[in-house]
Amino acid sequence: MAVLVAGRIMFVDWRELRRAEQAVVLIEQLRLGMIAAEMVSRERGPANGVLGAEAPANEALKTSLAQARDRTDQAYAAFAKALREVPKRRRQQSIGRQVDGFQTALDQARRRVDAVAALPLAQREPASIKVAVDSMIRLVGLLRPVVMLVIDDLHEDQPAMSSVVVGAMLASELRELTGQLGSLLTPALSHDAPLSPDERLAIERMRGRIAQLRVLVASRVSVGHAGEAVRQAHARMERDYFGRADVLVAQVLRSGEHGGYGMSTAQFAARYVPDMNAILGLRDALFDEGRARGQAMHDAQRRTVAVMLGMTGLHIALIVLGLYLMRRRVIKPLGRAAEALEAMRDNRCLHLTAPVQGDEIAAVFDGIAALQAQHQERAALEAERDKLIERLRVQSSTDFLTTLPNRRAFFEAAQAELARARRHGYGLVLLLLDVDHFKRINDTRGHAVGDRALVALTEVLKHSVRQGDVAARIGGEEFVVLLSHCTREDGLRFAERLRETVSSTLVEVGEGQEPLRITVSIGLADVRTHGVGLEQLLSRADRAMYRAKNAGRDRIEVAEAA
Ligand code: GH3
Ligand code: MG
Ligand code: MG
Repeated sequence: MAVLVAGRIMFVDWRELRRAEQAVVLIEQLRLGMIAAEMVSRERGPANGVLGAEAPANEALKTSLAQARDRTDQAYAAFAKALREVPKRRRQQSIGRQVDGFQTALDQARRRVDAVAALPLAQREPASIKVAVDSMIRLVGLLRPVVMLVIDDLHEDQPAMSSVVVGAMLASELRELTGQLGSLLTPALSHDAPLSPDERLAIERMRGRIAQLRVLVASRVSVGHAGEAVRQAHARMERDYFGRADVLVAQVLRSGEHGGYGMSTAQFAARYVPDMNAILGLRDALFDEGRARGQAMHDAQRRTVAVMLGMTGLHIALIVLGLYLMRRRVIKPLGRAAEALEAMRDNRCLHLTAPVQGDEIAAVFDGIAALQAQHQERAALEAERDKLIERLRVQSSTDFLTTLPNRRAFFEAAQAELARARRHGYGLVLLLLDVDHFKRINDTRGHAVGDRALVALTEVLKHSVRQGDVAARIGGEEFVVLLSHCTREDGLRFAERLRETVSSTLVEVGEGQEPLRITVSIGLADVRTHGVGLEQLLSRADRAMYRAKNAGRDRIEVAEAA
């Protein structure tokens, strides 16, 4: 959007700049056009000279004519070149035609002058001289349409400027007419003859046109807010031409009524011609003013475009910077914050580097860091709690001294095994072991030695049972073994082997102390004979074990059938 708006504004300004540039070019074209017209006008001086002189004309006249033609050619070539260089499609064709027409007319007029001048003076007919002179005069008129086309373009581009330029054109025209007025007086002056009524009429007409142009030029000077230089040049023209040269013409006209002007053509020209320069001075001043305005407009427009370009660039740069900062300070950090929160949900911890700026995002990061800390703390606490629970679970089911399952754990494991045996119909044998005369061991060797004896018995038990069997300590010196997938006969054999191993094991009780020997009495019950009730199995085995005690200890008794 910003680029679009800026682009639109830039486009308008750019077009204005192009117009200002175009105006500068057009003014230059006009300048060249006016110079060309001036040169064509000036060429008439030496041309008239040749027409009035005896053939062949002297070298000085010839040279002056050749130089004048050369100046005209150069000025016109420059004008035509400038017209071609910046062609405007709309007027290009028309200008092309005008340019060709002028060139033809120029060549023709010069040929006429040369043809008449080649004749001896006496053979020259006034009519043919007039034709030659008129064809030269007509040339300036032919340039006018081209110049008007250029002025049209200028008016279209820069109406404000065309006013002064038109003033310059009018001044140029005025100079041309004053020149022609001088020419109209020349024949009468040269023969010192009174003016014919036709001549007088032509002269008065010309003076009328000059008066008209004088008013038009004055209006341009006052209307167009002309500068000081223009006003001064105008005043000079009023003083020099209308104050002196025009008065001289009036004087010549008055003396012409009676005949006898009292001055030659050359004397008249010497007084009249220099005062015409003031008109050109005004033309140039007006023209310079137009050019200065065009240039100023162009410079101002260029500054505007430069400022617009700068501001547009700055605007876009600010937007880009804003987006960049937005991305760097908001979007990216928020993305990281989201990742950190997701990681926290998955019990991972993603380290966040807090932004340097103490803004809202930094506050969000602080919050997340606090959450992470709490989360980690809670996770540590939970881990500790789980460990404790596990330890408690193990402790609550394990005997501290022997690390065998305790009574409670044995009951759980045995119930499950009995259920499986019932379901699958396999045999189980339960052995109940009691250390013989254990109290005596404690009494004679000490409690610690008693403990060592219990640990030694545990080692024997652990090594004797198979996987799936359960061995546990269910009382002070009472142990139980539940043999899985076992018949009464196999159980009896196992019990016998166990009893023998225990009684043959020497219990090392420490440096320098006599090793100890213990025996056990075992009661045996099995599920086939006594059913799958654990209490029942235990009490049967217990009774059998007491029978073994009574029978002298270090033996096995099988529980009787119910
Ligand atoms: P009997 O052959 O009839 O079984 O005689 P006994 O001495 O083994 O029988 P009694 O039940 O009278 O004694 C058991 C003793 O076991 C009593 C108690 O001090 C001791 N005792 C129980 N638990 C422990 C223990 O963890 N460590 C030690 N060192 N002694 C224990
Ligand atoms: Mg006992
Ligand atoms: Mg005992």
